[in-house]
Amino acid sequence: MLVTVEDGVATKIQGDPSMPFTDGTLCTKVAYYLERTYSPDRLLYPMRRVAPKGKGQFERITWDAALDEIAARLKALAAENPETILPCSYAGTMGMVQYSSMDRRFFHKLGASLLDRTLCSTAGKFGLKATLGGSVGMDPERFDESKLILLWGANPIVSNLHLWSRVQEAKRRGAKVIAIDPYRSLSAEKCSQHIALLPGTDGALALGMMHVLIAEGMLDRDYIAKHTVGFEALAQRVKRYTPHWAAQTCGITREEVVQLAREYGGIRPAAIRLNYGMQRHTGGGIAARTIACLPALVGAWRDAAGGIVLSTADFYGFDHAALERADLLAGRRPRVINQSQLGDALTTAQPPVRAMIVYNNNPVAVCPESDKVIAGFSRDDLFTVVMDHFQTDTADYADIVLPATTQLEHYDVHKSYGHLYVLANNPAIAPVGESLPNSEVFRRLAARMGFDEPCFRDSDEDICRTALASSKEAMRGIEWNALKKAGWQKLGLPERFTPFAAGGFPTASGKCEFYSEWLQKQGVDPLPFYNPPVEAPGADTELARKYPLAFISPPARHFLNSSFANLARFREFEREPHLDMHRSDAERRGIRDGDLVRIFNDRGGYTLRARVNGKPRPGVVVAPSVWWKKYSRDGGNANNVTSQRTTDLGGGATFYDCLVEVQKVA
Ligand SMILES: Nc1nc2c(c(=O)[nH]1)N[C@H]1C(S)=C(S)[C@@H](COP(=O)(O)OP(=O)(O)OC[C@H]3O[C@@H](n4cnc5c(=O)[nH]c(N)nc54)[C@H](O)[C@@H]3O)O[C@H]1N2
Ligand SMILES: Nc1nc2c(c(=O)[nH]1)N[C@H]1C(S)=C(S)[C@@H](COP(=O)(O)OP(=O)(O)OC[C@H]3O[C@@H](n4cnc5c(=O)[nH]c(N)nc54)[C@H](O)[C@@H]3O)O[C@H]1N2
Ligand SMILES: [Mo]
Repeated sequence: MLVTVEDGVATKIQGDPSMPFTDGTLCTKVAYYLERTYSPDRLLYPMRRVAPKGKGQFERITWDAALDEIAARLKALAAENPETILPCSYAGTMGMVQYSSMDRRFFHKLGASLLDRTLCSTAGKFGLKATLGGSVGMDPERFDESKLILLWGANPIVSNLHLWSRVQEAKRRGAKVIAIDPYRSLSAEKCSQHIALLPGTDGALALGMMHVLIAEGMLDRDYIAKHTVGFEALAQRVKRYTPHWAAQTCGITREEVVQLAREYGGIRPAAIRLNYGMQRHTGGGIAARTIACLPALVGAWRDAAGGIVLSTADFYGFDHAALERADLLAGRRPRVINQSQLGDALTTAQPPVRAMIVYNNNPVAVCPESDKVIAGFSRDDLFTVVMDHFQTDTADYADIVLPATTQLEHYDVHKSYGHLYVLANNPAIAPVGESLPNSEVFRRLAARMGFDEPCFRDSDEDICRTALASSKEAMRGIEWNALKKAGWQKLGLPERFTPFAAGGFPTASGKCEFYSEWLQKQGVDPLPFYNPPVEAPGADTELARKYPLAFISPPARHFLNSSFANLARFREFEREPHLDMHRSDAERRGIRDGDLVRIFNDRGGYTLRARVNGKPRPGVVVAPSVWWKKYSRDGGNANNVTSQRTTDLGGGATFYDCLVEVQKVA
């Protein structure tokens, strides 16, 4: 991203045309990042709450007053039990400096409760770890050469734009592109084929495909023999998962299962873009693991444009130990709080959480089961600090609000989960108002707490250097001074990267593990199996009878999770919170296009506008998200109905494993 600055003011933003992955294109949201940076709604100075929590009324205070008060509160709590303090941070920014450096050092030294950041990707991460050994896969830059592309629980036009240009190029060259998604997303609309399975049933589809591939011998026996573990056991296992069974489980036809398997077994190179949508279900971890077995069966890894990719994160090798300094815990083992169960943690944990520092995160909007999250944030005996660019739904519950810098105003260094470049983030302008980088806030707090380890005095550029000082081969030759000038640098990997053409998976066996000892040791079935959603539509359960519709709330095109959702331009793009419904589901409930409807279950509900169309498959309703509650009709959003249940692997959130009913509002 290149920013033009005139007289200290950023006047233009554009993609860096020299950057191979983006090719100079910015996504719909970041293209307007200057508007966000200079928005009249930016928080400009520290503030203290002057009205009851949730009202959002504050008065200006100085940084010194704010930091003195925070340090005094934390000191008092730490003297009693530091585990009553909780950091609460996530994906607002994910750079090494502003996401996970000075902050982590600070909380480790304090001995605060640890936060397990499970809101997005942990199910898939552990699923891939079981089969492939880590968050690794094919190079997303090669998709333009694929002949068969499966967009599996992925909507790249909306959430991964730069992959989409490569998918389009592949299509132009004659590739077949198949979307596997319960929803006719913008991407699914433009695919050659759309397989609209029931939410959470992806594992069943992959098992059915494996059944066909093995029964029909569409296998790369040489690849299997050399680079996989457990094929015989897998072949036995998948006998029971017939295409008929898979079709019934997924709510699709047997032909769809068989044809998909035959095409996957017959076309090379074959690429799978798995994305996180499909793993936000109770069985999401095992499903990701099961799908990740497919490429090895057919030898898709032999091609640079073949294989699967969910995340490329583990090709990087930042020095997280030096960044985060877990050694500052000095033998203490604080409790771990799962962010996907923040509502329960704030309302029931013992000892109670008494202070929370929120940054890069808008939990009142993005965490599941909002009513409980809000009950927690409303507690008068909870001291809450929120650092952000804007007065978010969460900031309304803060005792103290601190203004944070944006990417235009601070240093950082980034990895990616969807490409293979390291990126430098240089500040383009001075901080807006009195805002400070997260790192500087924790640096100043550390000084006030009397933390005297030298690491608390590292500058942001020191931290960037530390991040890069890694012994991992792919990171060699990536050095901060050169990186910050160039802006980006590719990892030290071959130009035509075919990571597993000759095996070499980062698993214990070095092979692709159809049979996983790692899972077995955790008491999990070591072979792929079907792990259904708990809130399955059409199931013979009381819950499914009471709440017959499956609800999913994937990213809206003009929001980035809850970021951008407060700005008029982006809200105008998205118009208003709406619920896409299939005609048959709407008719049965007397709902017409444009009606106001209430969506609800035992956890809560909210009101939005129905759009009756053919986008979701019957039995599924879809609300593009994540809206701020304060900008919605009755102060709710998708997370008023989602549950705190976690995934089979990784303790991840199950946002899309959610049954609801929908009613017309009189
Ligand atoms: N229902 C439903 N819920 C979801 C999802 C869904 O699909 N459906 N998606 C989930 C997923 S995948 C994710 S990753 C999470 C993300 O949820 P969050 O982690 O909360 O991410 P954002 O909403 O993007 O950003 C949170 C806040 O960080 C602030 N921020 C940005 N940069 C900085 C900075 O440098 N410093 C500080 N202090 N603040 C900053 C932004 O202004 C924003 O208010 O939401 C999850 N929640
Ligand atoms: N514009 C925009 N871009 C974003 C984001 C954003 O909020 N807005 N968020 C960013 C973040 S943090 C993340 S993690 C990624 C997420 O990127 P994706 O993983 O692509 O995001 P999702 O929209 O959650 O999932 C993609 C598709 O999965 C479908 N889906 C839901 N449940 C299932 C299922 O059970 N099976 C299958 N096969 N499909 C299912 C949804 O209908 C959706 O069309 O996007 C990133 N990019
Ligand atoms: Mo995410």
